Amino acid sequence: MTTRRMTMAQALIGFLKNQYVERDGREHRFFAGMLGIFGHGNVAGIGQALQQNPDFQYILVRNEQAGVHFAAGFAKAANRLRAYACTSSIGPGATNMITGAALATINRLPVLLLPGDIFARRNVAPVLQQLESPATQDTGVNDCFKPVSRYWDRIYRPEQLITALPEAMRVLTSPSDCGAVTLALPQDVQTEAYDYPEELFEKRAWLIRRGEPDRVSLERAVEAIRGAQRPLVVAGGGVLMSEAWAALRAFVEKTGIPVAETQAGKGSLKWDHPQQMGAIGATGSLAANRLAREADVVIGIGTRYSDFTTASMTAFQNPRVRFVNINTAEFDAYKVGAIAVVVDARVALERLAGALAEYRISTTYGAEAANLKQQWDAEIDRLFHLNNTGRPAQSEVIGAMWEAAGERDVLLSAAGSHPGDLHKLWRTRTPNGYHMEYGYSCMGYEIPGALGAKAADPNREVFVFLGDGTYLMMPSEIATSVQEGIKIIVVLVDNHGFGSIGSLSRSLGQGGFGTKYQARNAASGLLDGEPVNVDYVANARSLGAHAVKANSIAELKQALEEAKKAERTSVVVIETDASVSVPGYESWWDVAVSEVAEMESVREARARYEEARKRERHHL
Ligand SMILES: Cc1ncc(C[n+]2csc(CCOP(=O)(O)OP(=O)(O)O)c2C)c(N)n1
Ligand SMILES: [Mg+2]
Repeated sequence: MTTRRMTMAQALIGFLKNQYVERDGREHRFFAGMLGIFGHGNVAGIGQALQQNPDFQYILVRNEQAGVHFAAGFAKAANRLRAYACTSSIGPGATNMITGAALATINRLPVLLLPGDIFARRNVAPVLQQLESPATQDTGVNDCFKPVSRYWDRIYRPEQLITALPEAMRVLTSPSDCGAVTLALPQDVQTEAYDYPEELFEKRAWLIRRGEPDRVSLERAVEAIRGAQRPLVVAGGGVLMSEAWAALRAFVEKTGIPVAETQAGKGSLKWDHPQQMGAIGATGSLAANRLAREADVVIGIGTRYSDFTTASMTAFQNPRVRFVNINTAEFDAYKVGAIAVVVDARVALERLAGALAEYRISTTYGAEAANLKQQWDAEIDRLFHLNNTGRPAQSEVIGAMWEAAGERDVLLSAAGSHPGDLHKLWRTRTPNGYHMEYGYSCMGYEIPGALGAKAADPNREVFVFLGDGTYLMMPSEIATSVQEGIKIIVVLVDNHGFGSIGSLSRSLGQGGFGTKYQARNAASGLLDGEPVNVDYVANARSLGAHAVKANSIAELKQALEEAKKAERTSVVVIETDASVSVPGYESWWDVAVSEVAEMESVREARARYEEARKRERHHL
């Protein structure tokens, strides 16, 4: 056996550089490089190995959590065919990555996390930042990654890499089990040398399999759809990950079945396709929600059936409704008592289109869907051009952004009132043109996630839509955008606090308590004093962005045109009229209200809540 004497960290980088993925006969490198921050827990091991491997790019970020968001945004935009690794020191650097790990795992996105760990040799413990336990020497903060990782390991000996790395790759490239992979790397072991077998560094291409559906399951799915009077497709993120948009269009054009989209699946079908009914669920369109209510067969493709999609299990009210689920993950395929077709979306749609050649929805059902779509399009036009007096409404800001964005540009968002409004209103022109992180809906994802999305496809302009609250959580990565020359366009809505949670709070009878940026009021002792204003333009400029304030929709449009021409990141700040929000469309979201309370308004909200909950169904 030929071997190469290397440190564990050098061997790790040597391996990562040579991993490839293959799908549909196309092959390319899997890892684009490594993001992170050095500290005593990784500078000597991983840091030295990265320095020795300049062909494996290292990107310094400003916060480890942001590094993982960058990696997740990159993987999402690349439909999971490419990824980044993330390095951190031990202790706080490591635990900063936990939020990112949860986000990646919940969204089923591949990220390789390499937190530094305490000395395996232990004789100098406790080291700086070590969590000690009187019960065991075999626990530390990196154990916190276990529930948020799809694969977790700790490398106590350099040779353990040889068995851990193939497992890590299996999970990272799995269409069904994908998520965060954590390899905790004790700081001393990273620097230890071992005679690694040469084969470990040979090029290896991991096949992203498509597979064939089980014959019986497919037959049952076909039979169920054939008998359907009011079928509805629910397109989830799996359609995009599988790059199944053409197969979806062919299938629905052949059968006439209308399509509704989840947050992750938005953009599966072009917005102006006649069968595109728009968003489904709690943040859904009137068209999709009406069709869902009466649907008799729901074809869920690559969806997790989150509470936003099912409107907390109230979306599907037809007593005879049945589900056909197409999913690479058995876990998701079996949800809502469905006929489970455990396979890749594209393959399943091609097989279904073939088997349902004779099937077509009735003309009455088709006309009903077409009519609903027309009404919905008119509603979006109305909301885009409200001509609100005073400050513009958020829907007008979205309209202006949509008009500024080109055919292949990307809209990216994650938390606040923006995901709901965008799910309803954004008109997605091309697949992956709508990038919404709504598995974890993590404030702070937007800027680093957008850098990742832009890095995945630099030819697409990335428009970020975020609030003042989420901006304040992670503006720091604007500095990373300058460092890397990765340009994004940020539109920051300043509504002086948490508009979304404020209106949720009011709907619960709590009057928006604790959701506005106001100073402590000495008289009341509460946070209802003077407004706490932040100069977001100055803040963004200080980090290196081009930043302006837009005082009207006209100024916003002009600022967006300038931002498109600019070479560096731009931030456009706009204050909106918080009192004008996009309505809900015959849907609901279960947020439990206090059963007993002193305030009458809370008691009233509880009564409404108990009534609304009666519509929640079990789909067994
Ligand atoms: C990390 C994180 N903390 C808390 C929340 C809960 N949360 C959801 S939206 C929101 C407010 C967001 O405020 P802003 O970005 O200003 O958007 P707005 O609600 O004003 O539209 C909060 C606190 C979250 N999603 N993520
Ligand atoms: Mg806000």
